[in-house]
Amino acid sequence: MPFTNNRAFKSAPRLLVSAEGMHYQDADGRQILDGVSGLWCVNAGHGRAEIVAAIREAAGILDYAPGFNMGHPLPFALAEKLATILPEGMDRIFFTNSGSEAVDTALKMALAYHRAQGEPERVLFVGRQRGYHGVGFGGISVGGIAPNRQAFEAQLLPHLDHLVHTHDLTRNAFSHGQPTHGAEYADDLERIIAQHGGSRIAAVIVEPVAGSTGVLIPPVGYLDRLRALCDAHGILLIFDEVITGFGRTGSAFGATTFGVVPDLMTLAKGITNGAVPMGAVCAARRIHDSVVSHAAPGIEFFHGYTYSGHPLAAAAGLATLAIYEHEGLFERAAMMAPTLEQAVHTLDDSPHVIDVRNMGMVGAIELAPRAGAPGARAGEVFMECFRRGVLVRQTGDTIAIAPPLIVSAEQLHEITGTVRDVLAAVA
Ligand code: PXG
Ligand code: PLP
Repeated sequence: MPFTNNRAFKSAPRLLVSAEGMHYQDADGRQILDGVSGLWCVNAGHGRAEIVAAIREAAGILDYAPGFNMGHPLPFALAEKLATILPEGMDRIFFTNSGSEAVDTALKMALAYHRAQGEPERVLFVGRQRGYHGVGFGGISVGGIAPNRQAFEAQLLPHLDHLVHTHDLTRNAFSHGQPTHGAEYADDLERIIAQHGGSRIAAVIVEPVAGSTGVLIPPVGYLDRLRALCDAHGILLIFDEVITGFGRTGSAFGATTFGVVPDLMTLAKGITNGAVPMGAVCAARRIHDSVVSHAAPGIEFFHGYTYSGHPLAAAAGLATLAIYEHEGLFERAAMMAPTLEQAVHTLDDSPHVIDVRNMGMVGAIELAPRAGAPGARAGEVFMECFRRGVLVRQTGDTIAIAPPLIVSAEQLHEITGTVRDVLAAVA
């Protein structure tokens, strides 16, 4: 099973059998309030009839069409729709089946672009400590989560470096929204440029808000500074928006919330509301045009997946974007963000809590680790919340809360109230 303690799971399985709106139902018939949108993907809530109908309809019309030198209408329609909410000019879109595939695709696009531009020596990728970019060899190479790399360290990509992360509790603990201190962490890119040479660096990849590693919100000015440094040295900036995309930060994308436009953007999860696997890479038009116009006759970009732009995924994506638009869910996320902020910060003085942070519709509660057992306390909080009917996410000693954007104020308080009761009870 994926990222699972297989032995523990098989001795005490937790099975979810159905879902509707804000709730899962488990195999024992219990209702569980979804505090983390499944795995950060069900942004419009569960069981949306329009998405189900779109998938059904698409499956009855065209089960599958090859994507290599062939096409079908749905992914083109989805790309056009997506382009209307993406930052201006980021309208060349390549579909994958997951965030991991999107990340590997974006890294390849960066290399292809520099070759097209006559700079084939730009090959080094810069990730960031604590970054999560999926589990492909590209993604774990630029990623910065130690256990995801350690067993595979001997075979990672050869040309890599990592920025320092931005998590700084000495100055920023209990921040509301973006932390004040730490724009200068972006200057770590200057160290890397000095070491390797700016003209050898292909791309910098970061999550606008690091999700998986525990919700690390960018300090005010940090992303702008990264953007400026990349521009000064001809380095592409990739935003991995697999979690931050589709309303999570209070607007369509992290790029729009923070007002910093990358060159390439990776998406997944919320693109289909989690209903069918799908990912995407969005590229600035000039990147696409350079690769295509400089290529020899024939295939311009030697890359693709059997299921790129699959009919069911594209249909689900179109129905999902229609819901986001018609229900104004990104605006709703911005409107509900202060309620989430207030709710999570009621935990500021709970036992074990060393930080609470929030941005848009995501919040995190960081606990002091138990001596000699990192993650154990938060792991128990996760399990006990689940037992009490609330699903949250545990990562290390952090509890993350990222409910569907349809969540009510009452449900937000139910989530944080349950966490508070559990924190009072846990050792
Ligand atoms: N990039 C980012 C920023 C992600 O958050 C991926 C890439 C990979 O996507 P796929 O679809 O290949 O899983 C992700 C995925 C967690 C958790 O525990 C986070 C993710 C996946 C599963 C669990 O927070 N993020
Ligand atoms: N392995 C083999 C033997 C294949 O033929 C293919 C695709 O044709 C793949 C792996 C890659 O599969 P996918 O295109 O679904 O990523």
